[in-house]
Amino acid sequence: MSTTPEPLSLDALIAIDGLLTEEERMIRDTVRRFVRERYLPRSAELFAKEEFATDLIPEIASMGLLGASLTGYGCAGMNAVSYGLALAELEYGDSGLRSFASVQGSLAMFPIWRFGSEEQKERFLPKMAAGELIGCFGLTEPDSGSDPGSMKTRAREDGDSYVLTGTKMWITSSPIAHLAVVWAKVGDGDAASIRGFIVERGMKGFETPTVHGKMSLRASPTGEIVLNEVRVPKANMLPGVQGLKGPLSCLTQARFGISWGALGAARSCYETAVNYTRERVQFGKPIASKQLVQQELVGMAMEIAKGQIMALHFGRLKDAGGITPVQVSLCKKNNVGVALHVARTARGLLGGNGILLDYPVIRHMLNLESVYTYEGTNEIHTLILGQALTGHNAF
Ligand code: TGC
Ligand code: FAD
Repeated sequence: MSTTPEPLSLDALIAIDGLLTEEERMIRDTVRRFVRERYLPRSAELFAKEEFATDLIPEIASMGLLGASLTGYGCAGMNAVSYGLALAELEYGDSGLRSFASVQGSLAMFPIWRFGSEEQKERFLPKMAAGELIGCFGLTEPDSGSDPGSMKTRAREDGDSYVLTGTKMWITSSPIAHLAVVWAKVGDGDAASIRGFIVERGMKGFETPTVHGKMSLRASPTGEIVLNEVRVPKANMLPGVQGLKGPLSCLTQARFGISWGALGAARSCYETAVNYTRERVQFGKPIASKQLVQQELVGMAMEIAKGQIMALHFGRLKDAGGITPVQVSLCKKNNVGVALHVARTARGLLGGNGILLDYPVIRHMLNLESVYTYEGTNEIHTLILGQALTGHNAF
């Protein structure tokens, strides 16, 4: 009696373990176990009910995943590759789970760590690393998305405070956040300069209404930040940066993480498609034995493998201190594009079952539509690369 051999895993195909240190493998395997045991059993229900698993925050923090690549102040100080591996495992669970860690670490903690005063760092970072304080990042506005330099939010100096007025839109974690790093213009006209402010829940005029009815990232709380004459002490302004390079350097950190994370969602879709097609029988045989199906699976595996190797290369470069924002754009654009294509292909291979939440594929596919748009749309990264490669600005 012949038995079909077990399929070769993607990790084995890429032979990635041999390229990782023992510590990197340990971090990956710890997060992998957590996601499989603690998140996956609830993933479809959380998505269906538009709920974020706030009860898991202490465990996520105890693995060192909040501000993972920052040093000091209770942060884990992981290298870039470990951080990427961890985010890929979180996104194997759900892009919303990875989004939570990305925003907390790269977008809320990083600006305080990089541009904050010593007092701000000591006051906020240890509690944020422990998951006791949740942060969010307010850059996008209803009329200012890809072009954040056109923001309307203003900060007016008044005695020992700034008074903030404006609306931020599409803000991950804002409904559950204890604080928001908000970017606002100080001054008028050509003299206006973008500054970062730590706005704390409880400050009068600060509200974070939830955006309901999303068909993507449903397991991630998304909201607005409404700033109605919010008086923020000068001590809460980030002293170390002014101009768009402040928020953009945070985005470089987060985009790097996403370029790893998206491959986790892709891997989940690929593995589901392999398992499904090995079981599903049509025309008397498992559909995995059909050449057209194998062609799709091979195409998916090839693209994931190439994306993984690219992420690892740029991770090593980042650890060596040499990665540029353009290289991060290359990796984010490529790997999110790969993940979305893999998810859509897997959806097709599952036939009608591909649209059910019983399988993770449609959930990942819908989530990845947001990942394709946030942190710089696919087109914005094309334009960043186009400008670097030609010298011409086509924005
Ligand atoms: P531009 O004139 O090119 O640059 C202004 C200043 O910024 C510097 N810079 C950067 N610095 C650090 N990192 C980067 N990636 C940087 N890119 C540019 C630049 O050198 C310059 O510095 P200086 O000293 O000369 O003043 O600015 P621009 O207005 O032409 O805009 C460039 C553009 C379009 C690429 C940029 O605005 C952009 O990236 N737009 C996309 C906006 C975006 O990505 N928004 C994301 C919002 S946050 C989010 O989506 C979170 S989702 C999180 C989740 O749930 O996971
Ligand atoms: P637009 O900028 O209006 O773009 C619309 C279309 O026009 C896109 O296809 C775009 O590529 C294209 N386009 C724009 N300019 C050009 C051009 N020059 N040439 C060619 N095409 C162009 N923001 C935050 O600040 N914090 C967050 O935590 C956050 N979380 C998010 C969570 C979710 C679920 C989503 C969906 C978004 C989130 N965002 C967040 C906002 C996100 O960063 C923006 O949606 C994104 O930057 C695009 O802005 P926009 O939606 O206004 O689209």
